[in-house]
Amino acid sequence: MLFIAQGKTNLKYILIVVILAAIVGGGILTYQYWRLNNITLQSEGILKIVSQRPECASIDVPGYQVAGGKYSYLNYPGEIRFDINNDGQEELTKVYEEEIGDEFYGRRLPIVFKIFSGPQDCLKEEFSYRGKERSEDYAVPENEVGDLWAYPNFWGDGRNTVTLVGVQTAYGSGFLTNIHFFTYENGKYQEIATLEFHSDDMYKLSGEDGLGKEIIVARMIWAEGECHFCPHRYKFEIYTWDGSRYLKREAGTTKNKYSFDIELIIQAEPDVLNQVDETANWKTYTNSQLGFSIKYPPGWFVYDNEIPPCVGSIGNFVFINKVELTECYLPIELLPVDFYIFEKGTYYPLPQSNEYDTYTPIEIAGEEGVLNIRTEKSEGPRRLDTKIYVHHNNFGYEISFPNVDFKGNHDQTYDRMLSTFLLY
Ligand SMILES: [Ca+2]
Repeated sequence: MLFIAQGKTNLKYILIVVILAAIVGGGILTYQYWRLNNITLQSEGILKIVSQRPECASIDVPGYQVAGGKYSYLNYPGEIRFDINNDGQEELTKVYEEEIGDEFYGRRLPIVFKIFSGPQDCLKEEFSYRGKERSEDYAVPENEVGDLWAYPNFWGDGRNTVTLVGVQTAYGSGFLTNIHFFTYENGKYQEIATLEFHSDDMYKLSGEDGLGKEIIVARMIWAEGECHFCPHRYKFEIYTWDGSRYLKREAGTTKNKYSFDIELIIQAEPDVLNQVDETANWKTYTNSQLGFSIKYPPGWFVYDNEIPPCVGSIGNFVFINKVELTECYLPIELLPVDFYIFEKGTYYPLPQSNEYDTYTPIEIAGEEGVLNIRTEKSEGPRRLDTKIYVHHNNFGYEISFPNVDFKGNHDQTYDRMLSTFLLY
């Protein structure tokens, strides 16, 4: 363990106090005082000070320095004085990072967080947290320090909190961050919750009577081929404090793409917070060859060119069907196929409105596309459906689902499926 052994300096300290006390109190120091655990002096006032053995703790951690500075994620001093346990005395909280890091990997030892109580000259260590150890997926443990903040009445129940963001760097693929919540509970300082994020995610403390009562999280939807700092769509989650832990609720996904600004997104699409994700327990179908994924309801069936009975017979089509298919072939007008996605190969121009059909611009999976509803006037022998055409990375996609009339009325399930459609 890296933590410094405590109490080694006690004897020396006591002696100094005894001598000072003796001088101040005017008492005479004799050999007796050296032998006694409870040192007694003639002056009553001084007796009280020296009879309580102070347990002064070192605030140094060998090999570590207090976080912050030029090459740190934390741009503030890595310490806060704050009354965590509401007793009128401020505690000192300090967060440490490895003093010397590796040129390439940065710091490799986990961060350390400590809470001290007591006066300036005799601090007592009350709590110590050692950052998360390295996991298999990440090259290094929780080794860098993000923000360190203190909040009074954080959950609206009177309790004060110190939050620490620990950073787990993973070179080449961003990094993980963990928000740790420390408070005083059941007579001791402790960590009582952690929330995990990827570095691309954003969060906002949004509780009304207690900032931490609600935390809004926006997680970046990462599509392959998209550049990192380009705008992305975000999936929202809301964490509500129930008195002892955070309960997670899946909220909506943005229709549009945004850069890193959670306030701006909430302003532009406030509905993402109210939406309930009805697809939370749906299955996800991913086809990396055709470059998309989509969720579908439990009990429905997916078929592609490699799934019986469609093996080798439907090419770049993917069928999603309410009932199991016993046979599978094209053209789909002849099959009871509900929802399908067709990857049409390299670039196809988006269809344009003509005297028979109307193609309305829509945004789908963050891309511009067009939507066509089959009417009595529509061209060709076609099924009664809505078709959507969209491009992504020079590939054209056609999506279709059945309508119950020529006006485009349809099962709302297809809209929910569409909302989960992602292009890679
Ligand atoms: Ca206190």
